[in-house]
Amino acid sequence: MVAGLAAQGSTPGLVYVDGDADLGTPDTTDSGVLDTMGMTHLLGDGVPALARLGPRHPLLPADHIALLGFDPAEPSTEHWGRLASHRLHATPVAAVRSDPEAAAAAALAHLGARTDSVLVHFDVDVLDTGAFPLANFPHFNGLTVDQAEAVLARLCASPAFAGLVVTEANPDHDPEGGLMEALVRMLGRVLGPALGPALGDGGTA
Ligand SMILES: [Mn+2]
Repeated sequence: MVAGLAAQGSTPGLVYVDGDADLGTPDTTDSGVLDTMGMTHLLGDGVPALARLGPRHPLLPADHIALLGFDPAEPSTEHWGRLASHRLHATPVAAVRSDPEAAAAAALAHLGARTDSVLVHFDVDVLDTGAFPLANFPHFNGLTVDQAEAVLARLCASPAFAGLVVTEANPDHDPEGGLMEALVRMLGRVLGPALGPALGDGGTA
């Protein structure tokens, strides 16, 4: 989505709502999971074949990114080094929990002067796994669904809002279907104002 907006001549910003910072590299991974390296390659680091997939390199300047909700215990020393050297705007999960709307507003303010559209990445693993075990990677100090809704509602209400990516919603973790339904209803409420009355009641999404 970042590449698509950039190819259209837009200057997108990205708010990365995720339980992780995803600053791994193929060279140093233990898991081999590509999803843990996404931020690295957006920033132009890592493997050139991935970092140069888009219409420009780096695909995103570091100051066009805001990380929201990652668990500060997760990044390795190497990942913290990358986060610091790029001077990423980064709000760990405890700060988001204490004031979700303010954290979202600060992320938008950071991007606002530099970008003309805002993409929102929402990894379900930013939610507390004990209460909402829908993601593949557990985080036991994550957000409540209400806190995530407050964050997403603020972000998606931005006039610059251009799209929402939802990742890691794994139906295998939800045999009764209740978690997926709660997620879809929440997303319906969040996106309703942007998409119009069809989704506005949160119940028909
Ligand atoms: Mn994640």
